[in-house]
Amino acid sequence: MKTAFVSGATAGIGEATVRTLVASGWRCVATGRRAERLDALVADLGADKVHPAVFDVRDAEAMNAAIAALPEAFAGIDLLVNNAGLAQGLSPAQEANLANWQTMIDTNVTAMVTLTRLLLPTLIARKGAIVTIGSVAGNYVYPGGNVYAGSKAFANHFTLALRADLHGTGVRVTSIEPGMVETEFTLVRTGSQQASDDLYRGVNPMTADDIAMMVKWVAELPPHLNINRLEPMPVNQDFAGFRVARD
Ligand code: NDP
Ligand code: 8X3
Repeated sequence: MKTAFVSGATAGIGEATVRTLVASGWRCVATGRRAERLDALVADLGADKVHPAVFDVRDAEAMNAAIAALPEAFAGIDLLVNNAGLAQGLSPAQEANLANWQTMIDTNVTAMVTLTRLLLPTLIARKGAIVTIGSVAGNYVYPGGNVYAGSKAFANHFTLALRADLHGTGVRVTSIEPGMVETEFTLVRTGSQQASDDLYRGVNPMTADDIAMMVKWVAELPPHLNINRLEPMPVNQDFAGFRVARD
């Protein structure tokens, strides 16, 4: 049985990924700050299938301790799913809250590279795989995207850069860069369930299960195949973003 380490498994894409992988015969380390949600996952899927690791990804010491404390059955990580992340705010850069910017950089950039670095020796030893959930926001800009977009451009590109360093190790690396997925993402970003409902209404957005299916597909491909990047979008979203301002 193979083991996945899924960051941000208390909601959305991460939770769906744990459920999908476990249904396909994996065991998972599921991380997040909300312990009660991880406990519910364990109750649902079984303590032999899911190990809850409660920590804030911005706390490198806590991350290190959680990895060091993994029970033997969960310690050999074959797949890292770099998923924990968030956006905070949609204000234009000139009005944005600096604390929000710092939180996004700490979570989407610093924590993601720290977790990757900590698990790389195990992943190399086991010829494992890394899947990062980046975003279309890293490829196409939109108003108010600013630091979120920058952090996801980093995530997308860092993930591709890992391929070069891992050349010859057998470790597979994939950047999944989704468009709109209806999760708690927009509630977290705006603080408003109404804003979230308004954004997704009528869009027929992707679901967390859609992305989890892609993670599983990538992770279960024959070992000689590497998908470098996937950029899924809902049919009703596109990337035509040029505008002109008139004097
Ligand atoms: P959710 O808000 O539903 O889930 C986010 C997850 O990240 C939660 O489990 C949350 O856990 C975890 N997380 C956030 N901050 C921290 C932290 N400081 N420490 C530990 N865990 C943290 O959003 P999604 O499922 O949509 O987002 C998952 C990833 O997908 C993110 O990286 C996001 O940028 C990306 N993405 C999302 C898209 C979308 O449209 N929804 C599209 C493209 C990419 P907890 O709060 O319990 O700590
Ligand atoms: C989030 C996707 O399109 O809402 O990463 O910016 S989008």
